[in-house]
Amino acid sequence: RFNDITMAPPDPILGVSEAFKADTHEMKLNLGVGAYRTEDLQPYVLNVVKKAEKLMLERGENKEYLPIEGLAAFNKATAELLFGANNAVILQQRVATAQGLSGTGSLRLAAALIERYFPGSKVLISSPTWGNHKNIFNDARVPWSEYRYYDPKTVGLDFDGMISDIKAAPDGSFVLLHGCAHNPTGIDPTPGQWEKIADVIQEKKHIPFFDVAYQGFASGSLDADASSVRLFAARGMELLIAQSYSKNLGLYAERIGAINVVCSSSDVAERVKSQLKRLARPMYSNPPVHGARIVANVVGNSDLFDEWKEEMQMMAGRIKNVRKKLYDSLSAKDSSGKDWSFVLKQIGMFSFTGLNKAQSENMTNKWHVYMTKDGRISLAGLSSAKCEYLADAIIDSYHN
Ligand code: PLP
Ligand code: TYF
Repeated sequence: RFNDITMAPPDPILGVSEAFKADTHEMKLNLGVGAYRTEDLQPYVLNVVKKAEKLMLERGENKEYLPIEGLAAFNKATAELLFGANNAVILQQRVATAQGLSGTGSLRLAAALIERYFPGSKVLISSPTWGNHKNIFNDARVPWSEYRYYDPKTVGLDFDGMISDIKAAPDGSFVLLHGCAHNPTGIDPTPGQWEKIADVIQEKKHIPFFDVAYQGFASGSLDADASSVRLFAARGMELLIAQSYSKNLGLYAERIGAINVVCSSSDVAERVKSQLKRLARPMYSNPPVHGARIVANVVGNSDLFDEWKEEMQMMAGRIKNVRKKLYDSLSAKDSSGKDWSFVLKQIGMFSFTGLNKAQSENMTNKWHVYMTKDGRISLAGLSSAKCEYLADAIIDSYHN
């Protein structure tokens, strides 16, 4: 009976926003969830999104069901954004693309594909990783284990640990990689390190599985942020890639993303696509149309596409500014001699501060700075005006 059901724990990231809402302190700051805010700390709807929606309204488009695999114009646009329109995998029609329910739903669909067609295969995930990865694979009944990634001593990448854990995994495992702007650490492999990761994955006949949630948002360039995926594709490997438009187009609530499976031939891609549809059908039947149309319109109109790139650079630029200002404030205020340069080296939305659980709790309880207990702060939720306050909070919590 329902009365035997126990209370589920809150989501460790989304639960932070609930606690933030309940706080009435005037200096309170929500650095929990990774969602872009303006300098006034307000949510931001991109101008290109408003323009695309206006076009859509004027056209009087209907609300008929989409095909199971989603909007054709979206699927074409999203694969081309990821690989580049002239990539061999596109020209040879080797990519099976299906629209998904944003990044999360696309990862979930890929997990269902793994569970059905690679029973018993493991997914290797980075330690640490985005908290929802474990939930997704657990619920899809896909076994997973972790590979070393973050080295607290250097506040950098544990590259040797990563390579040896990927080598030690059973041949033919899936290796989940963050395409750019690793969440939560903000630490990415260098281009040379990506090559070595690809070498080991090839040697071991593993299948790379990219999670691309920040294309264009990390560096400001869509192409640069896809370079890791393209490097693997250029080697002729089979790949899985989940995409999300939550951050780079600010379409969080539209739930728009895709799963791409790079196959060895167009024949294989067709078969894989048919199976993705078969998996999607009993889960949600077909995906929502609104976000897909927005993406297709923005990418398909050269003015809107250029304006999107400008807005993305603006968002990425604002985050880089507060990153710099936070670093300057930390360096100026902290007399302990601690090296804060890791803040500058990390990329994307987040900074992994190295604050432990108790110190993170001090940030919230004493300073009203809301953040996840792993020490991650979302710089997208920080304004220049609040950098000094945040630096005071971090220094106090560190030396506490
Ligand atoms: N993967 C990573 C690494 C993320 O940080 C996120 C959140 O933005 C997602 C996937 C998926 O988010 P969404 O389901 O909103 O696309
Ligand atoms: O890491 C983050 O903050 C974003 C947002 O269940 C998010 O990825 C957080 C939790 C979640 C879905 C999205």
